[in-house]
Amino acid sequence: MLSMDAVEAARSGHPGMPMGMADIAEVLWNDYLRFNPANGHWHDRDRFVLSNGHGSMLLYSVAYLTGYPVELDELKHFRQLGSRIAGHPEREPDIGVETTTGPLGQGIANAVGMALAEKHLAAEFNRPGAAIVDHYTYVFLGDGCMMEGISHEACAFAGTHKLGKLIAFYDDNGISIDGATRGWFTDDTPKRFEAYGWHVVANVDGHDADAIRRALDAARAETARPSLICCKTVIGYGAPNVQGTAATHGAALGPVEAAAARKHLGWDEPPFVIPDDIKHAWDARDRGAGLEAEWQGRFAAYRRQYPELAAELERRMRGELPATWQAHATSAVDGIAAAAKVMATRKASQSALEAFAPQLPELLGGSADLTGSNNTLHKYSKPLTPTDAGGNYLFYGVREFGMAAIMNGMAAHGGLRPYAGTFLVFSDYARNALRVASLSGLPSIFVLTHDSIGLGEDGPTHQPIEHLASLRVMPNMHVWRPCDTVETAVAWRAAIERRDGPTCIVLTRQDLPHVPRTAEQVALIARGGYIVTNGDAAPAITFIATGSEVQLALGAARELEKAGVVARVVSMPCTQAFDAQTEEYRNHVLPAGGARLAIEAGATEGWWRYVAGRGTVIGLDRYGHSAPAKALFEHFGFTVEAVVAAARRLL
Ligand SMILES: Cc1ncc(C[n+]2csc(CCOP(=O)(O)OP(=O)(O)O)c2C)c(N)n1
Ligand SMILES: [Mg+2]
Repeated sequence: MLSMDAVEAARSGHPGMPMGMADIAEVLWNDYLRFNPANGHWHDRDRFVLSNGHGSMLLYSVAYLTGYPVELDELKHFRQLGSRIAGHPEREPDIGVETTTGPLGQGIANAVGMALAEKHLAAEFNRPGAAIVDHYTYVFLGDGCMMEGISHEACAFAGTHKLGKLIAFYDDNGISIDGATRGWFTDDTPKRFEAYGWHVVANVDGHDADAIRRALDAARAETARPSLICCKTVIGYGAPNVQGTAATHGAALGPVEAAAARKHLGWDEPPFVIPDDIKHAWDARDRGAGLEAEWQGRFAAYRRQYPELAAELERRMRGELPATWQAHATSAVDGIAAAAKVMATRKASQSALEAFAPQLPELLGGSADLTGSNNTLHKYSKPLTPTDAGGNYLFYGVREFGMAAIMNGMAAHGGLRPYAGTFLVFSDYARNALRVASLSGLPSIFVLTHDSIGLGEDGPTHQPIEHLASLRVMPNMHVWRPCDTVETAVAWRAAIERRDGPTCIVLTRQDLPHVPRTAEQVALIARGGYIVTNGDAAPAITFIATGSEVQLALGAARELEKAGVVARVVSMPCTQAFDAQTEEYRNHVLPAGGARLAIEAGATEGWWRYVAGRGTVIGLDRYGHSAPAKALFEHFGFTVEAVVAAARRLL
């Protein structure tokens, strides 16, 4: 009723799913879910993910009824400017919203990440008789989530990893937006999930509380496999003239049908009025406080017995770095600078991980079947397997989108800092999960190697062109494209220190020389853009370059210098970090005088802003070729000679 009324008030939204799944929600929240409405951040709460996020109003209604800090007035402003209760859920644990959903299929993948995080942290922190990490992850998902490919990726992975505490409710209502799904969705879903290795409870009447309870008991009794409870439901249940049809999916019922639904369901109250006895029966504040207090008591005993472990778990759940981190990170970067090694940045990334990982047990790595290419596995990595959840490295298989959304789920769970790799060109496969990480402020770290035509012979299908530009335009995404071992280490440090959003670390396959720097310059890398050479003199031209092209800029500057032309080289590994600097700093790095030439082996889009009408961009606005890297760079004009020639044209 509340959901229907809120959609009516907003005159927009999705009444069908909340009305169809309300009976399931009632059983889950009142009889099973362990949570404390007064503390949405309690570590050991059960997680709930609404993968079919268009049904958001059901989640908000339940949050209000159970006693989370959501006022009735807020329900009346569903979907309005400034309201916390948005059209689709946006991560807000304070009111029981664990993760951002709405893009169908990602929620179930987030839930897989949460259940994996729980299993991993339990293996790491629980001790005999002290199960201080011990919670379920529950999910609601609909036909849309089931049709999305990502549900295949994530659910297959959940089956492999035997996530016995993951319990999903499938809203099997046979309806999606275009009507009855039998015209486009005829999978045998129970068989599909059995094939993944799930425990399936088929044919549950989603409007029968006892049947739902029995299914849930069976799901919880099954500890070695994730469970799917297939619930037959009626979309828009209770709206007598439209229930069971797509008409209820995504539009307010209208006053006439809403009144008919009240009558049909025997509900006499006016909109937004919940009788005291019903509100009281839903109120979970006392029960929740009791549940958390019981856990706090057990955690206090754990702390007495294992003080270091308890402190470590608390630090990690707070998302804080160890007290020794800053000093350690600085000396690690200094050590890498002193070693002055020539290597591919993908390899430098592995070295950086090896320098940082011993300090950070929360780092949980992985790759979408490109471990040897991404160099994401390092000497402290230990596989996290179905039978040993204590490892810190996941072989995700060829599942880029699933991987990224699972990482987001782990990041949202807390206690872990997920990083994982694929080729930059395949970031497109994962793209919407990168977007959700950015939107939700989740600090997942995406390692994207083979960053340009420099990967060579695999050819244009594997050579990213538009990817850097397209990732950079994603609000709240930080993209680092380092030029040597030192910038790579600084990029990792920045990614690790970021708490409010994701980072892409974009790396070469091919070796890159070391760039000599002063200690002051090393410290400036974190600013995202800094002067490498000719900072003092007023330059006739300023080169702005990233990654492998910094060497071209340095080579061209040396050539021009021979002819008495002062050319400044600015390395710009992270435009977002640079843009966040003071105007004074930015104007110091990119001075008002002289021409500008930006160089990057990728789409020119984005660089014109830094060239600011005072020069040009050397880039690549077309697809590459299959050939050795050196031949490609020459063919497309990424040579010192070509850069010098372009500079001369500007001078
Ligand atoms: C990735 C993605 N594609 C499309 C949509 C738009 N959309 C929202 S709900 C929906 C249909 C979902 O059907 P189902 O899950 O069966 O929901 P029901 O109508 O049963 O509530 C679609 C296509 C979306 N939210 N996410
Ligand atoms: Mg449906």
